[in-house]
Amino acid sequence: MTDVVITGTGLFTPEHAIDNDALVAAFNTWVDAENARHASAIEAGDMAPLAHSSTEFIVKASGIHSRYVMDAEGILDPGRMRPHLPRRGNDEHSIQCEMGLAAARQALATANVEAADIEMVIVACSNLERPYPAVSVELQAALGAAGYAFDMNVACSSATFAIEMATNAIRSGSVTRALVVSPEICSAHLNFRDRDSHFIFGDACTAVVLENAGVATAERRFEILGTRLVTRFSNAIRNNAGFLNRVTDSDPQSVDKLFVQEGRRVFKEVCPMVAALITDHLASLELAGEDLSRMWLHQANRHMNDLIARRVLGREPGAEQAPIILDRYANTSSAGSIIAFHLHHHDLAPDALGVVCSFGAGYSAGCVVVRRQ
Ligand code: CO8
Repeated sequence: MTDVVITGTGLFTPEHAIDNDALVAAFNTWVDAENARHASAIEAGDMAPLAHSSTEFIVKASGIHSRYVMDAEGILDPGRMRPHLPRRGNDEHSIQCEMGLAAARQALATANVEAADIEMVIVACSNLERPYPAVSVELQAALGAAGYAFDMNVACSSATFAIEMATNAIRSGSVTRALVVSPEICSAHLNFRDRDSHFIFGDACTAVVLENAGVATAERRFEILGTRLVTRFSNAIRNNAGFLNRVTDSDPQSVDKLFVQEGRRVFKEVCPMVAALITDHLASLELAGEDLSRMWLHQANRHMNDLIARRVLGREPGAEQAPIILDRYANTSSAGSIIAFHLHHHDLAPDALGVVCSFGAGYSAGCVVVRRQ
C-alpha cells in the first residue's frame, strides 16, 4: 500500500486577542443595561434578571483564558456583541480564502512543496462564508494549485475527516499531494449574549500538506498509520442557520441560527465515544494507549481532554503527552487539534507514535494515528 505522510503544517492566528476579563466586562455591561431596561418587569416578578458572567467560572469550567478573533471591536461593543467583518466585493479574496492563503503558504514552505504540485485542495471547516463557488476552488486559484478542490463540513471534525479523504486519494493513486485547510471564523456564529457559551470559541486557520511518501522531500514527516471516523446523530450541538430559513419564514435573527449546545450532555456523551474510538483504532493497528508519545486532541474543554487522555493512556496525562492550546486559542473547532499538532510535534523522536483526534457536533469524531519518521 502507498505510504502517506504529513510533511507540513501551517497556522494563521488573527491579530486580535480578547482575554476573559475584557469579554466578561462587555457581557456584564450589556446585562446591566438589559436589567435596567426591564427593571419594572423584574421588580414585578414577571422576568428574572440576567446574571453576570465571570472569569473565574470560565477558567474553572473550560480552561480558556483568551481567544483570537478576526474582529475584537464589534464583539466588545455592548451595543453590538458580534464581529464586524465588512462585505467584500466579488473580485476581492474572500476572508476564508485570505486566512487559508496564510496558513497554506506556511505549510507548503515547511513541506518544501510548490503550490503548483498540489493536486487536491480541501477546505474543511464548520462554517463556510458562502455556498458557491466553493471557497476551496477560490483558494486553489489564489495559490496556483493544480487538480481539483472542494469544500466539506463535519463541524469540529472537518479537518480529520478531510485528512482521511486526502489520505485515501493519495493511496488510490488519484493524486500525489493534497492540502487540507480549515479556516474557522467561529466568532461569527457565536452568541456573545449567551452566558453559557459566550466564552467558548475563537478564530484561526490551519493547513496540512499530505504527500505520497515516495515523492516527499521534507526532513521531518509523519507517516499516517491509519484513520478512523465515526458519526452518531445528536441535537445536543446545533445551528439552524441555512438557506431554507428564507422560505420557512423563520426569524433570521433568532438565537437558534447561532451555536446552541447542551454543554454537560455533550461532555458526558462525547468523552466515552472518543476514548473508545481511539482505543479501538489503536487496537486495530496492534497498538495500545501506552505506546503513544502524544495525543493532539480537539481543543474544546480542558477537562474533556484530561478525561479522554486518562482513559486512553491508562495514566494521568502530563501536559507534554496531551498538549493544551485552548487556554490561548479557545475552541477553534476543526482547527484545534491541528493547532496542537502544529505547535507541539517538533521535539518528537523518530518512531514516536501519536494520535490527532477531533470531536464535536454531529456527533462526529475523527482519529488519525501517525508515526514520526
Ligand atoms: N459565568 C458564571 N457562571 C456561569 C456561566 C458564566 N459565563 N455560565 C454558566 N454559569 C453557571 C450556570 O448557571 C450553572 O449555575 P448553577 O449550578 O447554579 O445552575 C453553573 O455555572 C454550571 O453551568 P454548566 O453546567 O453549564 O457548566 P459546565 O461545568 O458544564 O461548563 C461548558 C460549561 C464549559 C460549556 C462545558 O459543559 C463544556 O465544555 N462542554 C463541552 C462542550 C463541547 O465540547 N462542545 C463541543 C462543541 S463544538 C463543535 O462541535 C463545533 C460546532 C461548530 C462551531 C461553530 C462556531 C460557533
